Parts: sequence; structure tokens; C-alpha cells
Amino acid sequence: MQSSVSPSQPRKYKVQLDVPFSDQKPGTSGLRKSVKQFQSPNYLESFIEATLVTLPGVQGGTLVLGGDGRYGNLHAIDVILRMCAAHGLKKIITTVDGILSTPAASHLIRKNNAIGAIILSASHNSGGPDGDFGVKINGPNGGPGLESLTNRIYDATKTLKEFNIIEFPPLSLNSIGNFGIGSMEVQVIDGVEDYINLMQNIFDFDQISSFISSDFLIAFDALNAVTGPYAKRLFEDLLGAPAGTVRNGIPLEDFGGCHPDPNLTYAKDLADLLLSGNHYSFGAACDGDGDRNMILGRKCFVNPSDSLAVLTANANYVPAYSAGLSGVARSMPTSAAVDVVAKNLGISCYETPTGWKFFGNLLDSDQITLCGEESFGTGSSHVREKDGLWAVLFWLQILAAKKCSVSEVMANHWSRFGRHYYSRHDYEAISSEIAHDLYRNLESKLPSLIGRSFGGSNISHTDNFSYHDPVDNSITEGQGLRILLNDGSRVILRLSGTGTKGATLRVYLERYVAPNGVLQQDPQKALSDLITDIDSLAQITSRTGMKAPTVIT
Ligand code: VG1
Ligand code: CO
Repeated sequence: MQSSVSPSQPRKYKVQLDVPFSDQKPGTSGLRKSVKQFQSPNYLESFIEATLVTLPGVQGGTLVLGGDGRYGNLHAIDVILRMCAAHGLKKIITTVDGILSTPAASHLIRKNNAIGAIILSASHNSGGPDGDFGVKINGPNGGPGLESLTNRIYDATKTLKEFNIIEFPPLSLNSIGNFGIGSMEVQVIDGVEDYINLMQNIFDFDQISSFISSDFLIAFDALNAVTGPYAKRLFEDLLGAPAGTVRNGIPLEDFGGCHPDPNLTYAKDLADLLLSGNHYSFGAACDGDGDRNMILGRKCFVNPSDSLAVLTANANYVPAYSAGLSGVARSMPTSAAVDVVAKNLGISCYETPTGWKFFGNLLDSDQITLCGEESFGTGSSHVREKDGLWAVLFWLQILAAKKCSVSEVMANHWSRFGRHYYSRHDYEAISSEIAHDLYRNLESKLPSLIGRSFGGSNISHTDNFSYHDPVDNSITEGQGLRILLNDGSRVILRLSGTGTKGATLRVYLERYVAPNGVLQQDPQKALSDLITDIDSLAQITSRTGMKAPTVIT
């Protein structure tokens, strides 16, 4: 363990800002911009100053700090430590090499009664000098800061004139230790250990371990991002999977040039490995900051909306949930597969806007135990973030308990509950003007669409989704254009809040087939008339000039 004594009085000083920044509005999860933008003078400092003057409890408080290891991580930690010391924080908990996954940060906040965390990540966006950087602010419950907090931070950025910082040489984060910067304590801990202990309290590791040692080969792809060290400890050291089970397991500043987004496009190597049907029985990948997961079986891709429904239906196999679930929630664009399971279990199912922060109140008030999003996010009340490796362990526990394959689990699920054919089409990097025009144009047509024939059925309801939080009664409007059909199908359009280049249009398509219905195999085929009709209604091809989506999930 290293330790150092701080110089008696490190110099505290103020830096003037020429003009306040006007573009620091946090999106779906934090402030996410290109590295180039973050490199402009005082850009990071401005957002951190606004955060430290806004976040409740800074004076004398404890804060968690770390990131996904992307380019800029260590520099940002150095700057933030010195700014925290200038703002009177009592203690910062940071991690060896600054490596800390989003769910692990959420756990550390809760375990240490911290006032929150600053998590340095642009999640699934690419990294490196030409990639993206991001700052996420989490609150004392461990979850992403609510809109009310991020709005106040944003307001502060617009009037800032200066920031406060302390002169101090960079701390070495290459091993655990305790330091002081002025009167502030800095504790450098192993960012993996507490998280692993939490997982051991939730799952039956012995059962998983004996299952995967019985000719059930697994492959995990960390995509050169934050989950590598966590996954190696979990799968190889504790569960006894062979060395090499974890691929791309060392966090790299540029993620090895790949896009750390676990989907069929960006995690193609792993997808090919499983879908080609060779000797692997199970595959999984997580995103840059470790909160997303993709699950694959032999020749089988699990749609994330289905994954939430499967976890809900089989939660009884996991020790921590064996007493039952209080309720579940899904984001609005996520398919209603989990709704059918919730109804069957007799528990409540909530529909929230996109973004994990909207699950926070429901989790805190114990109205839900599990929740998820179609964007490869699943989680539970164990933390207040979505949790990639937790979802992987959950799947392994179900498979170990049922002693069957992923495709058997899916086939059984559909034959019991019916199947929600589902797909998301992303049109990335469209000009912002074209995207907003397209969106506004469709929005203006919505009222006139009722009763019209669409996608093989008739339109029964249209709106721009608005959410009434049942816990704090807040209303959040404008969360996505919904077209609902008489047969239960849905088409939803949203503009992304996490992209950094132009605008990203997301089109979500869903069609339900009851258990006794004919089960076609390919979702794109099952959804083809919805795809054609939304394209002509919203004029996607003609307005964007794109013949096909950038990513199809
Ligand atoms: C996307 C997803 C959303 C998710 C968000 C953050 O947002 O659609 O479901 O919560 O990313 O995920 P958007 O606004 O681009 O659609 V992560 O892994 O960045 O924390
Ligand atoms: Co993420």
C-alpha cells in the first residue's frame, strides 16, 4: 500500500473563464462530447465546477470517482481530484488505474454513503483521441442524477465565471493506497473487489461453476473496455472457466479501435462465433462502461426485451430473488414481453421514458425489483444502474438451474407467453436539421392518423409519450412518438440523446404473436409491413437519403 503526506498548504487558486460554455447540457446519460471538444481549454473544468457548486453535500462529503479507462480518464481524474479538494470534499474514493465500471460505481456510492459519483465514460461510444469522452453524475442513491439535478448543473455552466482548483502533483493510481490532497483524503481501492462480493451475495456461484465445467463452453467479450478485469475474476478465477474465456480483456484507451457496443454489428466477432454454431454454448459481451449486456446462445441471439422477460419469469432460480419480485419496469420503447410475464406473476409493470434515471424512484420505493431497456440494459435493486455482468450471471444461473440451452429457454418462453417480434433500426449521423424536421413532421401528423390502416392493422392511438412518475409526481414530456395499432403492434420514433455526431434517429418496431399463433423465425420478416409503412409515413428514406439503417438490432 502506498501513502503520502500532502505538502502543508497546497496552493488553491481560481481560473477565470473567458466566456461560459453554452453547450454543456447533459443528454440521456451525462455530458457526452468528442474528445476534441473536451480538450478545449477549461471545458472539463467548467462542467466539474458547475457540478461541485450544485451537487448537495459537497462540503465534508465523500465522492466516488473513476471511469471506463478510455483516453482522457487519468487526466480527468487528476483534474477532478484537485477541484474536489478546492471545494472542501472530505474524501474521494477512486480506484487502481482509475478503472471503475458504472454498476460498480453505483455499488460503491451505496456502500460508502457517498454523496454520489463522477463516472468518466461515454459508455458504448468509441474512444481514443478521435473518439468520445463523457462525464456522468450520479446521486446518493447510486443512480444517474435526475433531470432536476442535471438541469441545475447545466444552468450553472451558463453563468460560470471561474473555477476553483488546487495545485498538486498527479497521484500515482497504480496500486491501492491512501493519500491526502490538502485536508482531503484520497482512498485508492481495487475497483473490482466490492463488486465481486456483491455478485457472490446474489447468485449461487457453486451451481454456475459446476454447470459450466460440464461441457458448457462460454465466451465473454469485454471489447477492450472496462469489464475485462471484472470478468476475468468472475468467470476464470471464481467460476473456473478456462483461461481465454474472457476475450479482449484488457481495458485499452481506444478500445483497440473497436466500438464498445455489445450488439450484432459492433460485437460481430463474438456473434459470429456463437451464431455459426461451433462448440460454444453461451456468449456474452458488455459495453464500454459495463452497464450493457448482449446474450447469445448457440445459433441464438437473445433480444434484450425478451431477456428482461426471461429474467423476470425465472427470477426464482436466483437466491437473491427467490422470495419473489415486488414489480418490474421497462422503458417505453422496450417490447411488452415483460408485461405479459408480470401479468402472469400478478405483479405491477411500469413503463418509463428511455434512460436509467427514470427507474430510480421505483427502485428506491421498492415498487420494482427488476427493470430493463431494449438497448441491452437490464438491472435490479442491487444497484441503481443497469448491470452487464449481473445479467450474464443471471442467465448462467437460469441455464445452470434448468440444465438447458439458451435456445431451449427461448422456445419454452415463447410457447408459454407468446412472442414479441421486435427490432430497432438506428439511422446514425443524420444532419440534425433533417432529423428534427422529420420528427416534427411526423409529430404534426399524429392526430390525423387514428383509424388509418397501417402495418396490416389499424392505428388505435398516437401520442408523444409523457411520463407521470408515481413516486414524486413529476411529469416528463416529449419522450418519443408512438403509433399503437389495434392488434397490439407498435412503432415508436425517438431522437437519441447520447450521439455526438449530428442526430441519430431510432425506430422501434414491435408485433405480438400469441402462443398458439404461427411463429415465424426472422423478426425483420415478421415486421416487414410495419417497416415499409413507417418508412413511407415518416419519409425516412427520402428525407435522410439513407437506403438502410446504420444498425439493425
Ligand atoms: C441510449 C439508449 C438508452 C440508454 C442510453 C444510455 O440512449 O437508447 O436506452 O439508457 O443510451 O446507455 P439514446 O438517447 O441514445 O437512445 V449507456 O450504456 O450510455 O449508459
Ligand atoms: Co453503458
